[in-house]
Amino acid sequence: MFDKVLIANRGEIALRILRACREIGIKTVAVHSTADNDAMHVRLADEAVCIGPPAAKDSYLNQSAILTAATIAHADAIHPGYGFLSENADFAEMVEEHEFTFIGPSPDHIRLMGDKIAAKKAVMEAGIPVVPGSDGALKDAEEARAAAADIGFPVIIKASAGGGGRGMKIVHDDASVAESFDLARAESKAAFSSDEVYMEKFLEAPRHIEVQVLADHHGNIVHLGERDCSLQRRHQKLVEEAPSPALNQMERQSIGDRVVSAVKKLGYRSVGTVEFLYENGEFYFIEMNTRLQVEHPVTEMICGIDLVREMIRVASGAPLGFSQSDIKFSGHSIECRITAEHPETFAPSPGLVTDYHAPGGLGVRIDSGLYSGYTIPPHYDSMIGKLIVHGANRNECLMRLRRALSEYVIDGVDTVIPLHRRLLEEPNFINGDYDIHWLEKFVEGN
Ligand code: MV4
Repeated sequence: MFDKVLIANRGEIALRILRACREIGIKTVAVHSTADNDAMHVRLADEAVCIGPPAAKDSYLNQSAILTAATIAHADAIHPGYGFLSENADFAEMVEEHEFTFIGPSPDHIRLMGDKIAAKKAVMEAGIPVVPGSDGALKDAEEARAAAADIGFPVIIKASAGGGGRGMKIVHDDASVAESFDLARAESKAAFSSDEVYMEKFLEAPRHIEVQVLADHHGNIVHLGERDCSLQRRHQKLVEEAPSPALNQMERQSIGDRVVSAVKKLGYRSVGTVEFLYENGEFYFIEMNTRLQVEHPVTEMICGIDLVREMIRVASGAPLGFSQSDIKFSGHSIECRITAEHPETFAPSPGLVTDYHAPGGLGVRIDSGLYSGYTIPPHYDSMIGKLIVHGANRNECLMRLRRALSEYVIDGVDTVIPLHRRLLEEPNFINGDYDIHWLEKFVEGN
């Protein structure tokens, strides 16, 4: 096992990783920008190294500064968290070249899944159902028109180097294909320096359901069930839950088994998430995420497994201590992302937190580095914490969430807590009856 881990991240996830390390006796090194001198993870870490000015490109994305910090602190391994360098294959490679362990998948798997066309082909060949679409990249507008005619409208054009919703174009008729194709290409070229695009049938009202996997270096692999992440606005998730209210036990087991078999064939290691669109009882693969995700706690709550601890353990070469049949799913869990944003306009609201009181009690978990007197810096993502509840069933979760949200006090900045409170009174949300577009309509209707 590692003696010392460097945490190459900030905010709640840096704290989450620190907690996992401390429980199993691993020393921690925090790295931080000058904007994060007073951050909770910096205070709690065994050592802290300032790696640069506030701008992420000069600090949390500064690969050589992070490697230098790891060297001088004698860290054994680097945990990237999510965002920042977590899905940067070149960074993962560089970490290993410097003889640190990258706590995550192999650089090759990160690279494969970062290329959305190659990823789709690989998982399809491994037995996962995908969205019907073009056979790989589209060469020109004519080929795009032919593919669209073949697939049937509406279609969606996606950037192979994209993901997470960036660089997508929905096309409804033949007359618009050429223009959308050119636009998608140009946008992709500008954003990702790659003009490779592909086409899929556009699914109009699916749910976003993702399957969590965990694999060690000895061929052991398990799935930890699914999460429903359909409640999003502008590709920013707001609420996630496990299990999905849309699936029955048979569907759950069947998609879990297929994912395990495919990911095993690919030789994948570490935690990973296979994302699907789910419509009319069918699963369609869209992407695989090769990182620990923001919403991992809902899975932990229903499985009773510390995913971050397991991620660290398997990275050190330790075998998984359990098999699929040992995993018992228990109850329900819902996560509310808390961002410092106006609850109606979503305008970012950084600044001084004048008063802070977090909810507690049975089945309530807060993952956040916030405290009274903390100043939320304006330079980073607006997520300041997560409220996660666990209950015997979905209804108990809803009751617990209402109660917890009523206790939550964050003064001095705007937060989306009032939006979460309103959401919990909505019949569609209460009944689990929502798709990936529902939240945007709900927010707009107010
Ligand atoms: C789609 C789709 C409909 N049909 N692909 C958006 C994020 C990226 N991971 C893929 N996305 C979508 N791909 C096909 N063939 C609709 C979306 C989509 C979406 C997916 C998941 C969660 C929220 C979404 C919001 C808008 C569009």
